[in-house]
Amino acid sequence: MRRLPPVAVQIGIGLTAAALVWAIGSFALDRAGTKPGTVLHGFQPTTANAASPLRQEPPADMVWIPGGEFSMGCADPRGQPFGGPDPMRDARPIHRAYVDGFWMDRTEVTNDRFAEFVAATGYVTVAERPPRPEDFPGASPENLVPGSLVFTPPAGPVPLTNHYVWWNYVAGANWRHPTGPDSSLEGRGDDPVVQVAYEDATAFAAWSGKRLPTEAEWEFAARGGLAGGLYPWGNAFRPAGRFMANTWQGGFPLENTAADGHAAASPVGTFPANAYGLHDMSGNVWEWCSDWYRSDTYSTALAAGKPDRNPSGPADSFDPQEPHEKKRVLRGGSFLCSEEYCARYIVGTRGKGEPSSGCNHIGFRCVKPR
Ligand SMILES: [Ca+2]
Ligand SMILES: [Ca+2]
Repeated sequence: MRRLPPVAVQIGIGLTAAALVWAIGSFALDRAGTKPGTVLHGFQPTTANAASPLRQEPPADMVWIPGGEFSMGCADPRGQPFGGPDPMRDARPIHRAYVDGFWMDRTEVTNDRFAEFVAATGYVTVAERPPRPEDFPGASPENLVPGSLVFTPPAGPVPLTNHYVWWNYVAGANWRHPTGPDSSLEGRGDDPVVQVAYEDATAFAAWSGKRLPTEAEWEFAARGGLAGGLYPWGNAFRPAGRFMANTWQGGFPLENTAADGHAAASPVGTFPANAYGLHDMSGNVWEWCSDWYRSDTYSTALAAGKPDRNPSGPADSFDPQEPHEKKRVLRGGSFLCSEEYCARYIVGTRGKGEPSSGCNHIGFRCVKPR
């Protein structure tokens, strides 16, 4: 259910205290290699389909992703440079999956493009609608105002185990005003649209004749043909010192040095594309996928004993960290992800979000079948 104050969003996704203890306790069990450039265990080569979309004109601003069979998931990133403290157990076991070829947006959907959709349809996003009292029994009337979640750095040092302290429900925050009523899209037409709930993203996709990617499609595309790469471009976070993605540098959540040039979202395509021509598959803003999130999706897939063909995710959602919340998959991390916290710019890692809650670091991109 859509989050109202007090904020209860689980995005970005830190460690709960319990998970931290569990993480430390399990550290020795499946620690990954530690040298930069190490090829992580458990991956087999990607076998891309040879078939190309002959005689079909590429849809505007989309690239062809050949599909094929690949190893999906992430080895324990702890110990890897920029790997962070989280074992990311929901991204294992690494298992084989197969996806058919498809077209994919080269970039996250931009503010300008989303504005075209709204102008054409009159669509009103979830964050712009007043929360319904029947959906929030017991909520005080002053809290039933349109708004959304905004990253707000705390005043001083905080433990990284409680994300509530840096997410605030801000009245009047929505896609037109990403961080609140005083913010605007002026000069940000090429930034990714944010403050979009899952249903906003699917509404845009339907209008544009596309759909959201499945989690498997998203990961196949993000890997750019590489097997087991830590990032969409390879295994070095900053090859030759170059920033390849918009993430967070400095001590999260207080010190954002923006060494990569961007303290918040960057115009799409600012950073280099992967081998398939896709930008910002790591960082910038999170991207909605169509799958329900379950922490055990990958163990279920492996148990099937054969490559999962065009998997579309489980029939329901279960997140043991918040068992009563249904969640959809989010992928790629955002400008708020750092080595110290989140680290989900690592390509095989997984995120999750409550579908009716937008956020100022969640966006999306679309795909289209052949
Ligand atoms: Ca940045
Ligand atoms: Ca992204």
